[in-house]
Amino acid sequence: MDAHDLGRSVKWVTSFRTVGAARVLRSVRAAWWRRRVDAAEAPGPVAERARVPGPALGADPEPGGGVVRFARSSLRVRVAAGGAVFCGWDGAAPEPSYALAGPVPEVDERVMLEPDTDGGWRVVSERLLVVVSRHGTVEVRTPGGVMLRRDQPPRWWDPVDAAADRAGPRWTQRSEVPADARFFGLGGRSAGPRLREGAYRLWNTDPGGSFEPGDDPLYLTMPVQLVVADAGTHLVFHDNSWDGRVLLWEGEEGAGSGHDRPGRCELRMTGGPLRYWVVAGTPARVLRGWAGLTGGAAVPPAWALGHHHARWGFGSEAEVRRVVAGYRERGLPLSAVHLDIDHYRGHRVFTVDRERFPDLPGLSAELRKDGVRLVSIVDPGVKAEPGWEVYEAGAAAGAFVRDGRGRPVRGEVWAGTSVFPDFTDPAVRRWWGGLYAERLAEGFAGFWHDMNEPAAFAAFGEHTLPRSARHALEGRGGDHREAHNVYALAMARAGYEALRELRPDERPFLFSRSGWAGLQRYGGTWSGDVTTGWPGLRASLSLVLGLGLCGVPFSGPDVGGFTGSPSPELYLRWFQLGSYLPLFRTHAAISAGRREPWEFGPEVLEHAGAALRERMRLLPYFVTLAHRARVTGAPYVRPVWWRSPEDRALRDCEDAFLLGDALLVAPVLEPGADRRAVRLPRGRWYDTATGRPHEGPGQVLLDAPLARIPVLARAGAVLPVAGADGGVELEVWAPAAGRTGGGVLVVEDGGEEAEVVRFTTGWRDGVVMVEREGAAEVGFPVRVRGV
Ligand code: NBV
Repeated sequence: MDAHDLGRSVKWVTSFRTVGAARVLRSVRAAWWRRRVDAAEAPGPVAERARVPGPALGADPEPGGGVVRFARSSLRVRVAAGGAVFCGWDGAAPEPSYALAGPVPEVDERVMLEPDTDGGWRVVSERLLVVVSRHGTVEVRTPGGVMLRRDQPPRWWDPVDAAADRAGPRWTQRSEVPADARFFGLGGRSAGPRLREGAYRLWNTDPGGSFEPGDDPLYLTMPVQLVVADAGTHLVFHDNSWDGRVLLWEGEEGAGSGHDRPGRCELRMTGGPLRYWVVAGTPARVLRGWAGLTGGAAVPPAWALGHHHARWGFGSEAEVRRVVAGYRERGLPLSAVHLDIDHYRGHRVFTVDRERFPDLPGLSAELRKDGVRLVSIVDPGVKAEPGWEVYEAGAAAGAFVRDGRGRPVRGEVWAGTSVFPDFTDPAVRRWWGGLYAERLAEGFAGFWHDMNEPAAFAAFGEHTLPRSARHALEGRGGDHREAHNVYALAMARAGYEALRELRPDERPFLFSRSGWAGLQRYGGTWSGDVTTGWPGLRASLSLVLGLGLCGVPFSGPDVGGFTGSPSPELYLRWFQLGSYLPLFRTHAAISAGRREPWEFGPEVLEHAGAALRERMRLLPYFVTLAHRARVTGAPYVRPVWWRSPEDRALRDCEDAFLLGDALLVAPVLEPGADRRAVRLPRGRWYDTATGRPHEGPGQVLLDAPLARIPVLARAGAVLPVAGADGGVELEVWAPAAGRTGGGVLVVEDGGEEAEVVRFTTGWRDGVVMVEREGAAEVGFPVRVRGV
């Protein structure tokens, strides 16, 4: 156990205060057991031999690219029709893959490997040039030849006795990127969004207790890197779910001396295939290409884009009613209330404590009249309790993860000693999915997957299943080293597919603490247990931005933080930020202070009420962004460099974001501020509070009184908002003189279908004009602002 593990264990054990000494003892026992199981399966020290590809011997061109044969490996390069490039070493193919959405994309038939100078090979495609040197360096360049990424020949460590360990070789790959490049992504990282020099682990982890900026890894990691440089933006995805580390070094420019130090990245994987995809272009094209590979993001039902209120420890139906009434009486909009594990009977998943929650279907119907839905937490651990139907059914179906000797793997979680469904088995997914019928019958409309890293209490060592635990892995078979990172992804699939079947005419609402590349197909995520404090507020934004750039656009923090009691000012600033993020949810731990907006005094109540009302006014815009995210891959929340990645100052700006194309939101992330500096992308931006125009690029100082955070609208934008009568209105921000603009509105019909309406804006005879594409009439009331 290293110092980091020790720190985590201390955090875990101290966080047990809420659950008592018996659990501490059981977690010690669990940790010992876990260690024994792994020791019994461990192959012992494995002798290894290092290997590099060696010189190229020849190549076999094929449509889309081909295979380069090296003395001690081979490399397949394949350009897909949409422009994504696949590289697979040692015979690795794109499938099987947990990340890819459907069949592997067709190859671009027009291109093939061809000899390059110096004995290397190259593939020239419309969007990219891929050059493979005779020693196995792979360079991805723009069609004009500018280097985006250079991957050095990989290095493997092969076990001498291949039968000794089924991991296959460990491997490392070093890459270089342009000196001016910035790194983003790798899933949800508290220290981002710009990932500075450091090591980032690829192993989904519950940090225990709560986390702060710098705690790494967290719940949702993925080997997806987005690199932004003057030469262009590219995304690299290493399709490998094993434990690994990414080491990053930002480059440095030699101030015209010609001695630039390139940015560097090193990926060290403990096993699994060496295969990766590269998608390059503008940020929008890259994310579109990524969605093409891994699937469009599930569109949440419109109600899920409103405000959610959660708490671990609501205690009873009466308390839920009290909270909902508190919102109603103060005229505060509320869309959903979340019930945490305390509404279960003794923390058992898919049960209800009837003493404290005697009539959930009745409560749900009652709340529904006020437009409030119930959302249920779902934990994967099933209490190992003979006689209890969920456990018995799972055991009979052989649904639980087993150890090497065929015994179900046990772990300590909330309900006590529990077993864990193997979601990597399609039959288990179907069985588990069927259990959501009970939740629907209880009146729940949405689902919140927790503890699915998977987390299990342990007094020392790792807080998850033993590495040697066996998994089906879709019939291929394997162990937890490969299944760990895709466990929550497969759980989300189980829930999502079941909900589609159980309730075909409602879009499922599901969000999950852990996940992997492709999670967006089934739902979103949230920050997890972010520590209450100003650094936690900053980390919440970093997580949402980073995840969006990895293709998971729907997420948000625990507003107010998970732990303790925020000051009124911190709570309000968190609330204001949260109101512009896709998942807008107040939540806190059982031992933490209250999070209702009226608990922080009349001033906070007034301003939080304003933020809530503005959120509801923006609902048509959020619905539009959700639909566009599915089709285009563009996250709702985007870094400010989204449309101007060449603006280096913007690349380094981490304290503001774009909400869609129309708005720029500049949250207050520090105490005591009443104004803040805001860096603007090029073009004209209006302060929406004052209507004052500001010209970008550049920095402006804007008022940020407690009442609001600065929000700017792009000149020419068409912002769909809810009018006073509830219908959609268009808020049009005047284009700059002689300029045009536009916007999109997605109109839902409640089901799967949605109509995309496009508008253009411009000036005619001194008047701002709005036109609807393909129609003579705009069809919506228009309010012009900024004139
Ligand atoms: O279910 C209780 C909590 C939940 O409130 C929180 O949102 C999750 O992230 N859950 C973690 C388990 C306990 C954590 C200490």
